[in-house]
Amino acid sequence: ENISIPMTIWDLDKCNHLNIKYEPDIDSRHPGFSDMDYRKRRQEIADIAFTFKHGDRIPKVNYTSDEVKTWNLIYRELADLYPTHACKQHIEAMKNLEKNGIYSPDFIPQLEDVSNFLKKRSGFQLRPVAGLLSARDFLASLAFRVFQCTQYIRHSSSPLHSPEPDCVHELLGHVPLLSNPGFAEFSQVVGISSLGASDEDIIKLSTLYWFTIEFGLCRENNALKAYGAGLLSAFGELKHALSGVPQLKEFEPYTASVQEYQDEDYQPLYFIAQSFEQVRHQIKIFSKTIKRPYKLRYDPYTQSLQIV
Ligand code: H2B
Ligand code: FE
Repeated sequence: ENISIPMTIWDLDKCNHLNIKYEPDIDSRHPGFSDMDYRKRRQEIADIAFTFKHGDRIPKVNYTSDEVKTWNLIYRELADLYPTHACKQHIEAMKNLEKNGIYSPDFIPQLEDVSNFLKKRSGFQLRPVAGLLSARDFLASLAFRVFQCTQYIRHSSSPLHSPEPDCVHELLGHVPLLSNPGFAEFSQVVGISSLGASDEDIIKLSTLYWFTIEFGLCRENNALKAYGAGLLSAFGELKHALSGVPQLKEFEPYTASVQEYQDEDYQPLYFIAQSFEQVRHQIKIFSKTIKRPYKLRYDPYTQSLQIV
């Protein structure tokens, strides 16, 4: 296999392969499938991502009052649950985002503002993406502390569920923890271990990603809290995950990386981590078992990789 990998942060302009199976133009079960205005709006916002080059300012989107209404509804529902259901790092980060005027229930944050906030906090930055990105390209971006972020919002007829990632999922689920330096480092470790990996190992890494960064639970004192973005951005599943109904297992990367899952309904099984630090450590050890044609070192000064 000859896999070409991004060697600098500018190469991410080529890491934009989408998985379009859940898009409103393709999936007849998508809540926006028969809404031509919604599909046109999605196209407009997708064009920003298709023309974006690393280093550009992320263009602003002028969100309609309908779109803001959807955001407001979800934001308020989730804010009620966070004190009892979210890990303390997420709560802390949300407070900082609000205190700095980046987040509010009353407007959809602009990606450029969020990206600048993240850069200061953890060195992460955003780039706009038009939809669900391939696992390989998505993970590769994390290696450079870049999070590929959708800019459209879900259809207003279905505020509590979206078949695809949208800005609610990314901004309320992923971004807060990406501002946490320990979590940022953990995300980059996952990203670097994906570079040059075989297709089989990419599947393992994205499964690990699924059970940690997307749907992870962690212990906090004697309680269980959510740190996974798929939970922190979904009112119904957040309650379900901590309801005592689903099966819970202690997180262990060799088990989690081959655990089967589906992305259509609530998860029947979640993994519990001791802490982010513990997960980061476990994934570092796991990543050493991934076969790579060469050893790579990330140079933060040039935001590029060197073969060592
Ligand atoms: N694409 C986008 N736009 N957002 C995500 O959160 C996302 C993605 N997650 N592609 C990825 C896939 C993840 O589920 C893993 C790595 O497969
Ligand atoms: Fe996600």
